[in-house]
Amino acid sequence: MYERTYCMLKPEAVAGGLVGEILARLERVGLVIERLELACVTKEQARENYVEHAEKPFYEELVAHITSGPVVKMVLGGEGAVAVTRKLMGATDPLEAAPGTIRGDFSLTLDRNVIHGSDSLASAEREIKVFFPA
Ligand code: D4T
Repeated sequence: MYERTYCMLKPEAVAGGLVGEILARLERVGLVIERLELACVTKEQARENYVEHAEKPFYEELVAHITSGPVVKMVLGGEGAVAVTRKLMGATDPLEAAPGTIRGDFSLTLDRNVIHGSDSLASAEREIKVFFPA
């Protein structure tokens, strides 16, 4: 089924000059870039995006980090786009992420894992509305 997912290259990806390489990997499997924007995430958007972690000890640092510099926000479309994007990203913790995945190849630590991607169709719909309000 053709679906849309929300994906974001985090501040360390932009600052580290990794945008082109990561976009190339996403495009190479056939995902279509429907929206693409370099922007700063507002505190409100960050809190909304990570609402499921609001009670966790790392929440404030997570919000502070994602708002610390420009990110690349995008909507990706394609057959099974949510799962395909998650597969290319690799495990959340770079120590667990397989070589060949984006996190496995471009990151070292959980708090700087270079990419975010929606984990379900429902999250994707919610996050697209948060980051690309009509
Ligand atoms: P995102 O949401 O960034 O795509 O990551 P995941 O979906 O793969 O993982 P997540 O929601 O569990 O974590 C969100 C975000 O929080 C950071 N994090 C996570 C952190 O800094 N410390 C932690 O202990 C955990 C679990 C990394 C990703």
